[in-house]
Amino acid sequence: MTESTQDGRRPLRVGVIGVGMMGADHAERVANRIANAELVAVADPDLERATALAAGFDGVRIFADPLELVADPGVDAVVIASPGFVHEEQVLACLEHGKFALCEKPLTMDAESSLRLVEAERRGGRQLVQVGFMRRFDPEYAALKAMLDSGDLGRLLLVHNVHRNKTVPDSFRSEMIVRDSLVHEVDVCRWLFGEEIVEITVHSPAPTSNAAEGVIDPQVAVFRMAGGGMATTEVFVTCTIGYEVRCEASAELGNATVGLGSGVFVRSANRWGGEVPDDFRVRFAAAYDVEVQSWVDASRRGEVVGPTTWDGYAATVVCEAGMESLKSGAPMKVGLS
Ligand code: ISE
Repeated sequence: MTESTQDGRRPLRVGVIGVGMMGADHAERVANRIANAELVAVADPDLERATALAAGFDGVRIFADPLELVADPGVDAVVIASPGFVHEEQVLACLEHGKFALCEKPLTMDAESSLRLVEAERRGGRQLVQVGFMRRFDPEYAALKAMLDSGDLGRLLLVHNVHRNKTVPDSFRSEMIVRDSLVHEVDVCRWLFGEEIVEITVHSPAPTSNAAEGVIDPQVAVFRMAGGGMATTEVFVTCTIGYEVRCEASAELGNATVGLGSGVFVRSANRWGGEVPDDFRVRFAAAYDVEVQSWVDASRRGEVVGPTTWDGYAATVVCEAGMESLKSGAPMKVGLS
């Protein structure tokens, strides 16, 4: 955000790879709202898009090749917001150049390549990568986690998630609902329970007429946790009303819910209610701010504090099994290496 930092040290010089919806949001965040960081470069194969974005800020360099951005000595750390199928080479480049990376989910498209990243990072002997599971940084989700960890509600037994998008691009296929959307709840459940998912079933209810031809939407996923707990998730990405993400945790001594959207409550024109945000950039704006600030602070200290490549790998394994279950309707066992 600024060239003067709270501790007198140089700000973290951040490059952003991919300036589509999420990357543009992160670039603006780093440039305007994150302390001790500076947006210095963006990379995107669509140079027009990159140029238009960079024009909004001072002194931001533009790269067509993301690997050149990573290698550039003027870039200290990298936000990877490109599509998942190019994450592997971009994360590997960050590891090779010893640069901290915040990589948007999914870590990669399949378990094998995610595991290659876990191993490459281990071989380098230094943790450098945080995966963008931003729900962990959402103030409500963080409070829920703290409450469960305090033991006040007793042992966690069940989690019920709702994940609804107003709409998605037509290119969004059934498998992407698992890999790009459900993946968040995969991480939430591993994190809240503090356990691995050992079995996943993805059910296919009758699809909405708003779904693109052949797309199974909504889907209902059921996870079995290693300790015997269970979780359900409704993922519905063309629900038309707006963006809604909720999580209810049911424990031995009570339950707790986040995401009820109880912002400003209005009574007007014979109606009562509040607003449903349009998309995740609005719903999770605070979570993204906290996530990126925490990543910047940790990178400047030389640490990684958020979800790791292992978390990214574990989520990819579960989603891969979920995509199989979606095809067959049968439960799939999940095994981590
Ligand atoms: C998108 O890629 C995200 O990560 C959003 O958080 C999620 O809600 C949405 O379903 C995905 O398409």
